[in-house]
Amino acid sequence: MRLSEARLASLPAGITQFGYDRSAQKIGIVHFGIGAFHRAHQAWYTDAAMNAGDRDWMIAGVSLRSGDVAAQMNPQDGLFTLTERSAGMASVRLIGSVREVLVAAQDRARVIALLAEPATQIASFTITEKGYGRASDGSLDPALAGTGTIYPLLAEGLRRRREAGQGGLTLLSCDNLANNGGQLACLMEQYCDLYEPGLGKWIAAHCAFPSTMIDRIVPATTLEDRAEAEAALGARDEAAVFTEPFNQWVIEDHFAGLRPRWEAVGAQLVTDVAPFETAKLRMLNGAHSALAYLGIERGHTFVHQAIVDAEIRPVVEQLIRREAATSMTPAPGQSLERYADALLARFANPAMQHRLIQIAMDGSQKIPQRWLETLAHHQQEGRECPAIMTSLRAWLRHVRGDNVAIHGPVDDPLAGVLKEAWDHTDEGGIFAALFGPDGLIPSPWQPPTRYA
Ligand code: CS2
Repeated sequence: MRLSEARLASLPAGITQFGYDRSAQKIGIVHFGIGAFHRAHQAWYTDAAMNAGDRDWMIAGVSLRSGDVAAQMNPQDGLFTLTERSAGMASVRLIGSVREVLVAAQDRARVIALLAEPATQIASFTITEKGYGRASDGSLDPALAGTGTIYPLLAEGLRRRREAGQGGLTLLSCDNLANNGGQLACLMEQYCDLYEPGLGKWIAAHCAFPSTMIDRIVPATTLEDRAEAEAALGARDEAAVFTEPFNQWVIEDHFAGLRPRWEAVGAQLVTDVAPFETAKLRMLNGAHSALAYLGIERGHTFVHQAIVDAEIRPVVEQLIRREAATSMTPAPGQSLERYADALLARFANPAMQHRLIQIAMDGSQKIPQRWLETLAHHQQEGRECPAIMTSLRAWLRHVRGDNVAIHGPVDDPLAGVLKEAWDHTDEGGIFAALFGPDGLIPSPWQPPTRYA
């Protein structure tokens, strides 16, 4: 028996349910990339906002790549459960904020119609770093921005809004990129310059691209997790997500139109996201990537195992406290020391089965904002970052293929190029080949000649 509207009345009493009338709510948000992360983060906040009295913020999710999530969620009327796990405890909440899931390849017309609907105020994104179709210098790569990406859908939806004389949209990037809103604004403008001349000007005048910092650790859901959800619910929930109790969302308060009162349910609306975003990318994500590559080499599967390994923990602590935290100026009231303590505790949560290989994916898209900017900052001051260098070497071995026998092929859009770089050089030359002045990954950090 599947979770659905019809089953709500018979769910066990321990499951917290929303109190708003879903069927009376309009869709206000079109979200691209409706994976577990979105369901455990923005969908959770939006459900909480409607529960606190906000109206008309239902989400239409869009999958850009596969129909898997649509097959999980549509038969359940978009409903799913979110389980927060910490040692020995689990609390389950039913989330009602997702109305439907569309698959871009087959539901193109409906996606565009929804973007053009007057009730739609926000298009949001968790499409991962590589979903933005950036060339290695950060500009739009036209070869990566065609059918199957957000750009043609957004351009068509926004063009219709302009033609109908409607307001613009807020385009809300929730991905782990530095200045994610600013980057999306530039990329969208470049897309319009190429394919929709004139639209870019309208977008600049009518749309907004706030930057955001989003933080919640969401391991991929496993078969065992789904079985646990079924036992708790008495119904099958194919879209169940499992996460930590912690969550944080810092949003630049710059919207084109209406927005949910996310601040009433814990989000922070601020004028400048940068200090929060930088801390999160360099400290949390930087440490995560270090744990992934160092941990995989030492035979670990999960983050909570790697963080208690006596060989790895000092490197990660040094990376967080002495390299990342000292590379930035905190916002007033922001304690990087407390953040570091909290991170180490979160990583050690044994109830989170967070796979290192999930984090190791797409390293070429992640390390610039996680490690290279920190390295560049300290380089300018004449300082070294031994912990990041140890981690960077582990990543280089990973993309060389050293972990393939156990973990399968390297999962990275640049996997082929990186392998080829290794085929033409050795340990001595790989830093210059990747990060030098003509390197494959343009880097604010220049590898010292002793690495060349
Ligand atoms: C992780 C992130 O997979 C990864 O690369 O570092 O997904 C991380 O779990 C989230 O950013 C936490 O908010």
